Amino acid sequence: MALERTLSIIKPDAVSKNVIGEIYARFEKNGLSVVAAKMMQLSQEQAEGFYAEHKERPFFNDLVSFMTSGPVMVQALEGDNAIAKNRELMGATDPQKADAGTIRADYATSVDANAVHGSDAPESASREIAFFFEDSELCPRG
Ligand code: DAT
Ligand code: MG
Repeated sequence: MALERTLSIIKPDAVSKNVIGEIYARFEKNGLSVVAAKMMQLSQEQAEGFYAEHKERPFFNDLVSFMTSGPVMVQALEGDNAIAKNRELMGATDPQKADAGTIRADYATSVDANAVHGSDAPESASREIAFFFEDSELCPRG
């Protein structure tokens, strides 16, 4: 299996539910290690830049206002098949469709307040990690 890194965000709804630790525990119990982390309040410009690929989607403005509605916890995760593993732990985008026991099934309330973000491919993982972290801020865990 390939050692990978992926970008994860605990979104404002989950931060406000005070479940950062519970979500970190799921990462750690499933072979994902935090190699960089920061809590931050995204500016409108940062949220628009991060989600630029969705600019033309009808939900873009709502997505940007949700992502700037409160602090987020941003982390780079490292582990075997980290990108797919994190997506599996997250569950489907719409929490109503997410498998039982996934983060979104347990903590998300709707498709627009869905608790977590996770990169969906190696290219987006590299771009998204670089969006938030300098190389020197990443602490390899092996
Ligand atoms: P994911 O976050 O599972 O990768 P995505 O990349 O398709 O999903 O969309 C990014 C975010 O945009 C998603 O987490 C929540 C929001 N979103 C997606 N589809 C939506 C919809 N139909 N209505 C409202 N928000 C939506
Ligand atoms: Mg996505």
